[in-house]
Amino acid sequence: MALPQAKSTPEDEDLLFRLLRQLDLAPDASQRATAGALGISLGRLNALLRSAAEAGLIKISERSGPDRRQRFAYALTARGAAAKIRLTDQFLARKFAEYDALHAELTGATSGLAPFKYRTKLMQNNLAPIPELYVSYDSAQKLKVDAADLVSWDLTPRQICDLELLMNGGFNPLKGFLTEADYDGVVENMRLADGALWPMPINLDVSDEFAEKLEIGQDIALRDQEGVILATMTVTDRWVPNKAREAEKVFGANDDAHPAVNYLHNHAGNVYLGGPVTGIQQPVHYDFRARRDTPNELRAYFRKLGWRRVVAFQTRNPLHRAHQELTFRAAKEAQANLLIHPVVGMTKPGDVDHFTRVRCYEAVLDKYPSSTTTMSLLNLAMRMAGPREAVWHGLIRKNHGCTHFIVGRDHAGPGKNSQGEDFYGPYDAQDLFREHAEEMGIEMVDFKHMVWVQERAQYEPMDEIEDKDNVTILNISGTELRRRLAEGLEIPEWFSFPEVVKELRRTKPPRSKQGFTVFFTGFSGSGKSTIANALMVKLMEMGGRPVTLLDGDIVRKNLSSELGFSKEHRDLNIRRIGYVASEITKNGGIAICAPIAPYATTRRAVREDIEQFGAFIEVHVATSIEECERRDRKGLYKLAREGKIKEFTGISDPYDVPQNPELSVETENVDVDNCAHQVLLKLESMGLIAAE
Ligand code: PPS
Repeated sequence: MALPQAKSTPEDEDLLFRLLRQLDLAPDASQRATAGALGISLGRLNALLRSAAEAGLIKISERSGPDRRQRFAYALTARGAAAKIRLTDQFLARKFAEYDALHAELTGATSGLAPFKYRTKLMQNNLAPIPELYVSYDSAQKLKVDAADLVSWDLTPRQICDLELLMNGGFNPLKGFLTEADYDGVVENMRLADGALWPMPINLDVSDEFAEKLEIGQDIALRDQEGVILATMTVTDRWVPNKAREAEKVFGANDDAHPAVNYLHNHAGNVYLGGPVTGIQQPVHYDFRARRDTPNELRAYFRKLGWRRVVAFQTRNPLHRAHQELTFRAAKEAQANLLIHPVVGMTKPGDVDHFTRVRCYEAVLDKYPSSTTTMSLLNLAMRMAGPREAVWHGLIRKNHGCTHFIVGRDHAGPGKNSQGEDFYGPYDAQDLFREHAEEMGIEMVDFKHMVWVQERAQYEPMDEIEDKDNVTILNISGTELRRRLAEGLEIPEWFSFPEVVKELRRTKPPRSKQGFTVFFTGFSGSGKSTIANALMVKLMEMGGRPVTLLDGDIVRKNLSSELGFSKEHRDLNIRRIGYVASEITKNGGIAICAPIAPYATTRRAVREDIEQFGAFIEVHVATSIEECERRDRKGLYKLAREGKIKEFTGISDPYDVPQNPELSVETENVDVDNCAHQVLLKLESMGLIAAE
């Protein structure tokens, strides 16, 4: 037997401890007696004695005597005596810890006998505390004062989510934002520079201007959006990433239809900073505080309840009966307790907001047998990266003390690409997870496709139904559910819980009662304002919702009077319009916007802002530039041709023609009333206006 090395097991160490103790107590005992005392064979004892001698722990001397088996005498060396003391300590600590764990299981409280460091060292892997990046409370107070003088970076909402999980150990083993070498490894082969598995780049992306003023080695303060210092970071790396490569390798395609690729190209800064983070305080959350847990808080909770096996369920959607059934089955299958672990950081644009979802989850939680299941909220910013995201989610759940993780069909799927095809195969995520599960140290539980069997009035896994031809199988897809909610149609009891449906209807009234934005775009003089005015009057005639017109000229007078027509100023102008329209939409009103809005990326950003709250209807007023110039109602085209107005859209400045507008209207040979009517018909077909 080899001597305890760095990787020796507690059993190896125990045996060595008992051997040293035995030799110390009874140096003259025969080998047979010693082996008997230790409960091992003579052969094993000999091997053990040999390696202990090689390690310098015991000294062997020959002695004469009749019994051949007593030919050698064994005595502890000084090193052996020291090892014995160390091992005694360890042995006792282990026994204390075992006692303590038993005590905790029986009474719900620790005995206080075992020193903390031994307890954690000997605890089950998923239950022992994991490292965090926070400094102590006292150091944090001091650091906060010192950090006030540092150059500071105002974190984006996504960076705040990332930082929270870095600091609390959710992203263990990361110690900060990725360095360039780590980033390259992660992008290329899902590994950090030291070889550890990590599938997702976690970068501090910043603007060129901010990056330029930094020096390598400098400490910076990281602040939340109210200016509170959450952490400091030592900048060890600064580089300009190849975003196209990142998109291809991490998300599978350099296609802006993928939300994370869109984020990468259109929101993330141009420069990445890397370096270790020192945590000062957690980001503040005012909502559902009691439901938010750090990895160590969850581990402590599992320890307290004696939950040794825990299966986590990741979700960004409301839970219905099928989810309840499948998660409960997964827990039974894994013989584990269940953690509902929904993401409340950033999910896919257009998802149900997390406030509503959490109220829904709380209602579903009551449906599980008591004390089998708990729920905790995870402030993660999802990337919708399918297979890589599944592995990432698994590592995060392992850090949160879970032993099993449910991976479904199309896990964290981003939807369709710009060709209308899926980005990933439906089971790619399961395959990649399975490939790495052992190394990750968390087991996968496959998601079962649960369907309602009407005759038996129960949910069953589709692939386990043997009499498929003789029973009625019912299912409602996510799209169908959204349609029913949007149109105010019935949602059957077999599909969801009444409390959940009520909650969803409360926040998502039928479309005909929701706010929305009609966004006209087109050249100057194309007829946007005229049609927008006509539409406004028609909608006001119908009544029911307040209508606001944000016409290009009016906005420029009241909101954007200081802006010109450079790309930067035009973008700012449109983002302001988008912001106001999103507020109107959120509060149930109708916003009609009519700027030129020449840039597709800006229009898309506005769409994303608004679609969180209601429908966005892009209407391209497709009057040709020749016709606009011929009409030249304001005489601006003449001035633009003479060079008296610079950067004039269509003449000396670009216009990106909308590729997929909800509606495109021709104004040549069609009167204004008819154009406005076309928009009304479109709104009606989308269910946005309906007879009372
Ligand atoms: S943008 O690009 O969306 O920010 O423009 P917008 O706010 O809609 O403002 C367009 C109106 O400003 C007048 N104008 C110009 N338009 C285009 N290019 C240049 N350089 C320019 N200078 C002044 C013009 O009257 C536009 O009004 P509309 O209502 O579109 O005709």
